[in-house]
Amino acid sequence: MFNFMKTPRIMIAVSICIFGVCSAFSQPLDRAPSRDLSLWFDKPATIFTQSLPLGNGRLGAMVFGGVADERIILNEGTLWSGSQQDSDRSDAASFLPEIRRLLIEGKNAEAEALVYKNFTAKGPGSARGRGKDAQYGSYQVLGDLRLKFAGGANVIGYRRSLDLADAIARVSYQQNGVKFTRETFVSAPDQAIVIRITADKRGAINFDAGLDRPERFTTTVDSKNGLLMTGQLNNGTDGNGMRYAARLRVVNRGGRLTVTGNSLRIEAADEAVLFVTAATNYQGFAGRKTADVLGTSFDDATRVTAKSYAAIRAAHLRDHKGFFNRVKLDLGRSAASKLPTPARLQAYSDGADDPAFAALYFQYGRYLLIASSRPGGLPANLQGIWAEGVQTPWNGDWHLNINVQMNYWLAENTNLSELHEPLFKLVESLQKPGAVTAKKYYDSRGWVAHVLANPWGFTTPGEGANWGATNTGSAWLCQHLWDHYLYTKDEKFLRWAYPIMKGSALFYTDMLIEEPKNRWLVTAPSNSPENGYRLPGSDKTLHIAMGPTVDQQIIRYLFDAVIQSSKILGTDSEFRRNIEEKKARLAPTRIGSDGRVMEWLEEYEEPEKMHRHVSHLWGLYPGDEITNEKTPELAAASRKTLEKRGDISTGWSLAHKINFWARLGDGDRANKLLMLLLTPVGSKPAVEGVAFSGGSYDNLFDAHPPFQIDGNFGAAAGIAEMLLQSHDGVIRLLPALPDAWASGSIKGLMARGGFEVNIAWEKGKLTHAAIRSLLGEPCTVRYGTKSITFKTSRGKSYRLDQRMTLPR
Ligand code: FUC
Repeated sequence: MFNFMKTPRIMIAVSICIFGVCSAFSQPLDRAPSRDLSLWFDKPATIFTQSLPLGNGRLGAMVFGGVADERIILNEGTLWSGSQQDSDRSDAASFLPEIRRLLIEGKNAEAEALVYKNFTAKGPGSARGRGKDAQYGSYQVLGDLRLKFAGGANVIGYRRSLDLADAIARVSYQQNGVKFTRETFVSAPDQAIVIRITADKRGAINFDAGLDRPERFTTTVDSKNGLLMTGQLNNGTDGNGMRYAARLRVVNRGGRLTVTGNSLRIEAADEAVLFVTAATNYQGFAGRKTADVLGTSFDDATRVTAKSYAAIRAAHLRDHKGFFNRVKLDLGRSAASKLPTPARLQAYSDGADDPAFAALYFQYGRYLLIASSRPGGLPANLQGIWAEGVQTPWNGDWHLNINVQMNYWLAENTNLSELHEPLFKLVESLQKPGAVTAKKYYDSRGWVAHVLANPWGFTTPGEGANWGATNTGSAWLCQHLWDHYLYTKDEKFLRWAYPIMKGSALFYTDMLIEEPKNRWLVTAPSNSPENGYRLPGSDKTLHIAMGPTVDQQIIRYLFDAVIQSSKILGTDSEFRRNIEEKKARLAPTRIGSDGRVMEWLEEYEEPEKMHRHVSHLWGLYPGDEITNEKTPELAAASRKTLEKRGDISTGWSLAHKINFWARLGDGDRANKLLMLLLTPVGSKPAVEGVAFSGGSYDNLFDAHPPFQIDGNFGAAAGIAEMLLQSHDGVIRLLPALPDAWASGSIKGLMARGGFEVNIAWEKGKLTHAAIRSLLGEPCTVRYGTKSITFKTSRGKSYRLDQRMTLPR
């Protein structure tokens, strides 16, 4: 029996919360959700990729919406197994001269063998993506909230929707003449998952609630009105890894609430509000750093249940809308929005005229970032914060050879700049372990990260030489620091970021070697991300090479960022001269005899012609060394490269290609790639012998497959890039507008230099644009072949018409 005297904290919480929620019962809270910004289904989800994602950056929920059996998958963004591991080989650097000598002599196969043997991670590394019980660890599901409802199968009018503007999932249906509704959201201000169940008849709500997960959990009674699930994950050594606690509290109006064993029962209630709070004791570079998971989850539960539902909901809406409403994209209305989302997806990929679906998908990308990346938390991982099991694909980690960067491609231009912060903190955290890796493998100063990172500071090369040797993961991450500065011109931030970028640049100044033919500076050994090649006369596929194009493009960008930063900050002039010298000697991006951009220093034969990575076009996007205007030959060679590589691929690769074609100014082709991404998974046949794997799931999660969120983010960034670009010192209006989006408008996109841009167009032509200068920077704007440069004042808006003239 519950003892009030022994647990005074709980008593106070319970009494206040009952009081608080009761006061909100009479308020009408629902309004018709906007169909334009909704995903919706006429049935419950049966699998993860049909469920509806919600999140506050830390806590996540996936709503299935079952009538008799509701399942809500619960996530906590720091819940990782594993622990810090010593994965650096202490003698790796002693093999480096030999590996390099072999590469310089063209003995790449021998070099690769040596890398496999002596230059990969020590031990299992990431355990080939199955690291949940290894030290590498895996991002894991927190658990499942399961609700079992009474009432049988007499259901009509079922609807399940996710309103992106409100970040609320709703389920409604009629059963035996009673209308039931469930409303779920994840509050950032109140750090709780909140579910409100209502019915239009008194005493109609009956359910049992439970909390579980696939392993390592105990669920017990928690106070008079709740359950507590606790456990400890495997750290990969003695088994005693991260601890977690999740609490369910239920506040009912009317009826009875009983808790027995590990189950909670609601009988004959008029209404019930469920609260889930959770904590882990992750002590790394982000997160709450609490050792007391019980106390923290308890305090969260106490605080949230003391507030009225109306107040919690209002605070949630204010918080979410503060991000979401910054950008509005209107591509017109279409009747297709009346179709359930899976049917609409199918129709879209079959060619239905539904540009509004592209707008929905764009906003979904923004929505997902708001839900999975908040300051103070870990960055969005391969699945954002949403995982269904304990072994998430690829450990749900951060892949640094495109994936985590793609997650943040939309952060600045779609006006979510603050949400970029978790990535910056990841970069900062990799310096220390990355300095050890730099020393042990390359005998270099500075710091380096390769292909993988986890919350335990993994910076070592991967365990496979065919993919794990790319050593520009760190430099690519640094691009995000510099780009954030370009958008915000925040000098304080730059002062913070500069030492990180400098440390990365220092590493490359030490580790670059001179290749013998042209005496260019190149990385060695490295990979062109995950792609293979063959030496002349050999049918063996190799991956280790010297000087893959992507490395030199990324390092050129990094060196340039460090040079510019040191000038802005008035520091390090000698170091700058050294970097300037080295930058001038980096291998250039070259065009091969067949007119394509060369991926390696030599024109090797490529066994996998349609390989998903198109790394050698990094300079086109996300870099900016290739543009139609500045380097027309390289732009033409990029086109040829993309043609030969083909369109179809994995989800994220399709998203990358949207951005490539946007940068090349081909809106129709970018839109074709978007249509391919918006194809139901598995519904299209193979092309040229290559399986068409990528696409979208019913809930519009991007499919690698499996679900990988990078494509959602990358495509949203690409849609923005079709409408506005701002690299290379020029704001380009409608640079890649497809015919399919004849008329429309976008408001609130950001351009580098601190400009907020609104654009409207009709019949494919710009009608007007308004540019608000947040920082008073000078501004060059281009539309088609016309351009204008003008000075701006801080806070002022400038209206441009299609002739690119400023009204006097
Ligand atoms: C990169 C890609 C794979 C996959 C993995 C998570 O290594 O090459 O396709 O996306 O990341």
